[in-house]
Amino acid sequence: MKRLAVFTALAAACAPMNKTNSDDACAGAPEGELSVQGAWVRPATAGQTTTALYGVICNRTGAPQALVSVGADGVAAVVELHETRRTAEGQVSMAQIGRLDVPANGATLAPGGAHVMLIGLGGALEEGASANVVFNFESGVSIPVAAPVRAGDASASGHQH
Ligand SMILES: [Cu+2]
Repeated sequence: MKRLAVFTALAAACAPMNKTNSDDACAGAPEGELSVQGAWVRPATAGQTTTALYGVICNRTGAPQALVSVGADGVAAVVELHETRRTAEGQVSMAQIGRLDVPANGATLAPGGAHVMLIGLGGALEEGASANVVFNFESGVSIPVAAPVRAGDASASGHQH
């Protein structure tokens, strides 16, 4: 039994290395359903036309899901799902994607990765405000989210909006 105890301790110590951000963000996610945790919007000044929305999609449905669109009436005229691409030379660009797969362990929208692009902003988005958006999934489920506006961690990504 002693060997087993040591092995178990090692396995526990190694587990965090396999964790993703979505594991932490989804710790308290409701069972049996999709949910959006920790959504936030990068601030935009009055003249700025675009910004980005991030967050973690938690999937406790037991089946693969997909985000197919995001509604942002009153916030942005156009909303696109984007992914960030890097060339071998380190050039960063973003490209529109038709859907974002949400596997059983969830999906993360974060600076430097997949994100929701808000285009044609209706006005400034200042820190402390919030943006009302709706995440629409392939299954027909729609989840309204009031995403707070806050500055991101600039060091987390070289990709700024
Ligand atoms: Cu983008």
